[in-house]
Amino acid sequence: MTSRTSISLSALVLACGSTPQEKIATDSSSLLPGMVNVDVTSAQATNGVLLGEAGYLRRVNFMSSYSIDITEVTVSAYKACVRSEMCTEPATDENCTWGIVGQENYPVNCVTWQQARTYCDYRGKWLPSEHEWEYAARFEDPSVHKYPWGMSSANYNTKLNMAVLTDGYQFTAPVGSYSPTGDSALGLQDMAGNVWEWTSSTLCTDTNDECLNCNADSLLDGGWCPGVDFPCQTCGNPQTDPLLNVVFKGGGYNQGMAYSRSAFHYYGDQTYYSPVIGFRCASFPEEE
Ligand SMILES: [Ca+2]
Ligand SMILES: [Ca+2]
Repeated sequence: MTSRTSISLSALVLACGSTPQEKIATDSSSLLPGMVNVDVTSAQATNGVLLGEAGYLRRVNFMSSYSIDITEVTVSAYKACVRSEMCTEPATDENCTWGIVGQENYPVNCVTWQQARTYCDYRGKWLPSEHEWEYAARFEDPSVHKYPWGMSSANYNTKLNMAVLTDGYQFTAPVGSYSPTGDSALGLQDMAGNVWEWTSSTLCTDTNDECLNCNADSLLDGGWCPGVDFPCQTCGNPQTDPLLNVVFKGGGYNQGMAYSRSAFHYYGDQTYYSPVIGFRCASFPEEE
C-alpha cells in the first residue's frame, strides 16, 4: 500500500503541473500572517475523516497538511491584486462592498468563481476544495462541530452574521466581527455566515454515483492536487465547462442557521456573482 505521508510536496506539485510554492518564493507578501495550519495527522492515522452529514457522508483522506486564511478575503486585500492588474474589479451592484468608503475591512463580494481563483493564485495560494474548507471548519472531530464553534445554535446572533435583525448587521459585516464567539476550533472567523465562500469543488449530485464514490483510493490512483477533491472526470472540469456548477460553503448574511451548517453547500456556475458570496484561500503550510 502506498504510504500517503511518503509522497513529498514537491512530487505533488510536479504531478499537478502548477507551482504554488514557487509563487510563494517570489512573492513575500503571500507569507502574510492570518493563516492557520490544518494538521491532518489525526485524519491520516484513522484512515481519513468523515465529512458531510447523514445521507451525504464521505470518507476523506488528506495527503498533506495545508493552511487556510483566518478571515474571508477583504476588500483591502483584493485591492492589491487589482492594482497589480492580475485581478479584475468586482461588480458594484447594490450591497457589493467594492468601492464603498469605509468597507475596506469587509469581505470582498460580488466576485465570480474565476475572480476568486485568480486572487488566490495571485497570493500563491489556491481556492480550497470543499473538503479542505469543511475539515478546516469542523476540525478535528466533525461529529461535534455541526457549526464551526460546536453543536449548539444557542445565542446564534452573537456567533455569526445571518438574517436576523438583532445581530447588528443587515448585510455584510467587517471580517471577524463575531470573533471569538463564533470562531472555529482552529480560530477561523466567519466560517458560518457573513458571506458564503467559493470552493474549487464542482457539484457532485446524488445521481452521479461514480463521482460520489470517488474515494481515497481513487484519489491516490489519480494523484492529488491541492484544492481538488475529486479528480474524477465524471465531475466535469469547470475550466472547460463554464456552466458547470461549483460549490460554495458556510451560509450568508441573508440566510438562516440551516444554511450555515459546515456540511451544507450550495452552488452556482462560474459566471455567477452575488453580494452574499465571497471566499478565502488555502496554501501549503509555512515551513517550521
Ligand atoms: Ca445580520
Ligand atoms: Ca463566511
